[in-house]
Amino acid sequence: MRIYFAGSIRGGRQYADVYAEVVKNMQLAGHTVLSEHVGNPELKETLSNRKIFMRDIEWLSQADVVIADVSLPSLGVGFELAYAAYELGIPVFCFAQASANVSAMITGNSLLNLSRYEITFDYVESVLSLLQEIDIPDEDERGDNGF
Ligand code: 6K6
Repeated sequence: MRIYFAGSIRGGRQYADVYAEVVKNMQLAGHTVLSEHVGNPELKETLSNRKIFMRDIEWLSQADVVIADVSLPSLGVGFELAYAAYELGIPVFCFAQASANVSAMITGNSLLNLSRYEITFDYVESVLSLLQEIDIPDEDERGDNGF
């Protein structure tokens, strides 16, 4: 499956190691993680903002599913979730640490499928089992989402 993994960059890199663990395990399970750089703790700014935006939008449009870590408030992640769910009609699954104070615009939105995790091991297990279970809609069935 082609996965877009979204996680905070300028919103804070405190959980970059957690993102890296999730990305690594999705890859080990045979999935393609288009945005694997999000899990790179050494990530450096090399592209212009415009190029980052255009590339990430292109990858989102190629993705079968979006997995997002919403433990930190990130404007970029929030935008990607809305774009994927409402513009592209891609299934979106959000994960947040148990104690994270997540925006009501995420927690109150049933289309974004928020789950909580206490430890990284459980997070990885949840992501892998959900990827085994989900049924990806055909492209012509996308884009018909309500709130
Ligand atoms: C490196 C270090 C800091 O910034 C960079 C390069 N920037 C980005 N590279 C790749 N993807 C990015 C970058 N900035 C934002 N994104 C996308 O937005 C990612 O796909 C993340 O899911 C999301 C993070 O948004 P912010 O608002 O936390 O940066």
